[in-house]
Amino acid sequence: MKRRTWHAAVVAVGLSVFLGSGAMAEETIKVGLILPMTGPSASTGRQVEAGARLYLDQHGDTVGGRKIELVVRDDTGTADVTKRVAQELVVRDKVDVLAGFGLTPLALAAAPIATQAKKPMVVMAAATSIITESSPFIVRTSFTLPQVTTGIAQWAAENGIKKAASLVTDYAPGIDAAKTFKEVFTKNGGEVVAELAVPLKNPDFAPFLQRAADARPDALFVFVPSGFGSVFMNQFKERGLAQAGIRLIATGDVTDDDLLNGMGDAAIGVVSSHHYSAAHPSPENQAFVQAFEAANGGMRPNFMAVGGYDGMHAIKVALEKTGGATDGKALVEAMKGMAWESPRGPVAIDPETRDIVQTVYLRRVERGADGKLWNVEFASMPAVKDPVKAAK
Ligand code: VNL
Repeated sequence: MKRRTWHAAVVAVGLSVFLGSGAMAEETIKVGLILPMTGPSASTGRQVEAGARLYLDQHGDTVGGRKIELVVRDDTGTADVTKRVAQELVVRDKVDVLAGFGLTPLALAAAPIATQAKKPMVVMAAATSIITESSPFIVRTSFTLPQVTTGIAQWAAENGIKKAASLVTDYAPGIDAAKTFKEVFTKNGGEVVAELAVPLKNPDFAPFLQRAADARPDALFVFVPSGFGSVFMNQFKERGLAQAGIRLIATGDVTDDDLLNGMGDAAIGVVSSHHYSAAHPSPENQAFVQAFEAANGGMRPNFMAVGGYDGMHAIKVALEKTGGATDGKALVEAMKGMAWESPRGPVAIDPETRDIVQTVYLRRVERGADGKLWNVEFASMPAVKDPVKAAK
């Protein structure tokens, strides 16, 4: 008799553990975070993941009693892998949201899967204009290259630069940047005297810098993706372009906060335009930078970290709006028109394009009183939309 009671109790406990874990799994809201965690763009994966995790640490990881779980997968920066991982996350892990996407080819590879599976796809890093048009389920919390290039092109034309050369990484966002720079700089009276595109893989900037110097411009406009700024800056320094009187102007991807301190004095005076600087003087940003550095061994957040942080904000607030319902269409609808104060400044999701609308800043690299290099903002353009889609 005693024995039977004991046996029944064990079965009962076993059953409740089983049912309990089943109910828990059902209640968890899963966000599949696909990022380059290894390979040449690993810094982007590290920054985006840290930004997303910090958001949940600070704002809580539950919605309506359900826990938000991040399922992080490394796509190594390879589009085939991104596609396979996105499929696995949808089919096997049953994620409710796809997020991350470090580079344009990776985002484009995953877009058809988001469309088919009807899952929201939050692009936190990749920045070619066309990305949001590749699926109605995409919402972007990073930026677009045309959005941030317009400012520096205008500034250059208005600040005594008459002839410029452009040097970009030879893939979609670089082509967006070069095209926008030429359009805006030319419209404002400037002349582009050389257009150079450097391969994405193992870039050797030296021969391109030589051609830029030979064209004798007043300035060189540059875009390289996050993580490549130091390699570029070293070669720019070695080739002596600054001594030849050629100013360096750029998008903020070049004077990346993640790498800026390692660039040394060669970076001082570089003017760039971008949507985020770790030096942005708002209380929200000061708190963000401090918390991010504390949680990540002193690593300074860059614009990728803010893309991850704001992407998690969009996901969590959308879930709150739907009352925890994870229907893909409902979540995307909930993100449209959403507006909030980001560490970068005020932002909103354009309900028409699902792209982020944000302030773009002009910044100059300076050495601060703390001895460190910072992108110091000196002018701002509020509520900038992606100009390519705004013109359509
Ligand atoms: C992209 C654009 C990637 C800007 C970046 O860093 C960047 C892209 C990895 O769309 O591939 O800074």
